[in-house]
Amino acid sequence: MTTDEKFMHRCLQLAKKGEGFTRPNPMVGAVIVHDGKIIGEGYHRQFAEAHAEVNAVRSVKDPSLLSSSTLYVSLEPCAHHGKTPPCADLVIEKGIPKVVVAVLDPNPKVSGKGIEKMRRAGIEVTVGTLEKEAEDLNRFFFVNQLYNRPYVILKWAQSADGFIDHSRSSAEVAPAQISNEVTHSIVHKFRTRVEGIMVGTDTAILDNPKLTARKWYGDNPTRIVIDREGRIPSNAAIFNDDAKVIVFTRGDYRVKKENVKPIIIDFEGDTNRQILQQLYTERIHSLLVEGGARLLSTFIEKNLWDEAFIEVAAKRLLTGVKAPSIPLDNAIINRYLDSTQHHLKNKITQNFL
Ligand code: AOF
Ligand code: ZN
Repeated sequence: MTTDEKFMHRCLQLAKKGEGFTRPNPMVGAVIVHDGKIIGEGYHRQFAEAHAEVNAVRSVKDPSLLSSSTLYVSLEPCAHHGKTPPCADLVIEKGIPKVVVAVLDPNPKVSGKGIEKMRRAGIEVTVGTLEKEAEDLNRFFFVNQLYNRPYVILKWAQSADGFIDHSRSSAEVAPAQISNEVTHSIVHKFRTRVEGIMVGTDTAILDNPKLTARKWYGDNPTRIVIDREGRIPSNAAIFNDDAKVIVFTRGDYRVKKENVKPIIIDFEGDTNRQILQQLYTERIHSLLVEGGARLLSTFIEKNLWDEAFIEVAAKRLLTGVKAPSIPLDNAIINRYLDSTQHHLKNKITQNFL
């Protein structure tokens, strides 16, 4: 690890402290180094509050050292007037002569402009130290900014022989038990990390899931369900009062509850894309798709997914509903979405314990 990487690693550590509090803003960390020693640290603690650079500068006890220090920051300092003034201006104003940045900000209001501003002021700026790690940390934010849609995570459990359930046509028959208590809790943890959780009509009817994160500490995501023809009974668990619900439907929706918001779409053309666009305007920046197989497959076919968590159990079912098909040769596969500019990959994590 080079010296620059060591200090950038510290920035990433600091950035992670903001996990869960900054969204949909990125997690960002910054350190200020003088004579090989860290003299200041900061991170973006909370959405709408001070940026990492501001907190790092504030933490320096002797501000006269700033004019001979290096600022390390895990995201390009901003150049725009948002909820806070531009960080690039702060760096210039404080006379910091050198800045090491991990990755450019994908936000079109910033991208490249922060770097340009600082360089124009005579600051030595390098970009690209631990770039992949920095992008990976903020992968939700990168996908949001680059594609204007939620970050999409697919999740399912399958038997060793590739089935996600036995064939059922009624909710009277219990679903096949593939995951165990421990993986169940981990799935609930995933649920606290996203803003939306989605299932198809048949899953909502047959499994009758609550889709809450009750086995983990944290917030319930908004539940999202597709119910084109209004087939889901109004007493289904998904409509209980534990969390909000968004229903994608074709016409007037008969379930009228305060926590249930119907959104009418025409179901023509690219439905997945339409749904993601609508969810993005509803401020759902990350989405966990939990089934069924048909809904998951549509996201895979359209390449509208970013990450998949697949639990492969030891038991066999021999027959039933086939699991979606996705390359499974590695625990994490490296399929670049856009290898020319970004390191974002479609990630697959198999057996996530
Ligand atoms: C930085 N340092 O620590 C963060 C940055 O609404 P605002 O004012 O908080 O601005 C949000 C945007 O600022 C966000 O979309 C991203 O482009 C950038 N975030 N920039 O220099 C930080 N969190
Ligand atoms: Zn900023």
